[in-house]
Amino acid sequence: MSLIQEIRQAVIDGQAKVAVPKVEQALAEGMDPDVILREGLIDAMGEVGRLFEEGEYFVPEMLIAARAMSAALELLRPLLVEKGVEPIGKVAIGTVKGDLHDIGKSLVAMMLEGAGFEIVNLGVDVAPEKFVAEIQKGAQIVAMSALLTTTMPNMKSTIEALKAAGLRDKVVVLVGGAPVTQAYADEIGADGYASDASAAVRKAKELVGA
Ligand code: B12
Repeated sequence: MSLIQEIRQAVIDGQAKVAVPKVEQALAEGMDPDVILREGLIDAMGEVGRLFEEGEYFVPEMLIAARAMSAALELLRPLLVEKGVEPIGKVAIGTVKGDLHDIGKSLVAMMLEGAGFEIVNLGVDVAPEKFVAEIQKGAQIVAMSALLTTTMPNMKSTIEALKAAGLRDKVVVLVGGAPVTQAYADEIGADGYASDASAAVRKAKELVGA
């Protein structure tokens, strides 16, 4: 098994104690952090999702795999995030109310930070009022993540809350997450949608004219 496959397998197995040193080893050997991220970590979570769908994995297995991924991701963080860049704009990012999925949102936050955006990470289970409060403090972009079909409507609720607070025209709304589509983004009146973290960076830059 290649080193990248070992990393992938350690995440699938939820073995943070194996995944972390393997990522350290890969970095020491000069492997591209982006390759480790895509082929080792993100691909592993895709497999975890498949195992869950097939009834082989349950929530606890999914959770320990997510923990292993997060621990490994922390090692890549400083390498993916460029330092000393003038902020292009301020982004308030969070996973919408009722939704506890953190990984994809954090990845998007990290990549946006790396591209020069200032990030306010509101975490998970973020109520519309919390997004609104952050915009009142001066963020130009609201980035919302949803991983559940049942929580996607909370993106719309947040847009409604922005309208009610008279802030909708002052911000750019970017949405994403596995079940979200461009069609859904259009339907709820978001300004942009991106399917992954790199596309999110391109879209955010485009939306603020950077
Ligand atoms: C890990 C995981 C969990 C972990 C989360 C841990 C954590 N700290 O995040 C735990 C165990 C907590 C969990 C719980 C549940 N989960 Co879950 N989970 C997953 C799993 C396996 C992986 C998600 C993940 O991290 N993917 C890796 C990241 C990198 O990908 P991503 O999140 O899609 O993000 C990328 C893009 O979508 C995009 N993106 C994401 N956010 C944003 C935001 C913006 C602004 C933009 C532009 C882009 C963007 O960029 C990211 C990077 O490329 C998925 C399966 C899957 N294949 O998605 C199920 C999945 C999402 N879960 C599912 C379910 C059902 C649940 C539970 C309801 C299970 C239960 N019965 O309790 C609970 C819900 C809890 C809650 N209230 O949120 C279902 C959802 C089904 C549906 N259609 O709604 C899935 C699809 C599994 C399945 N196949 O059935 N889960």
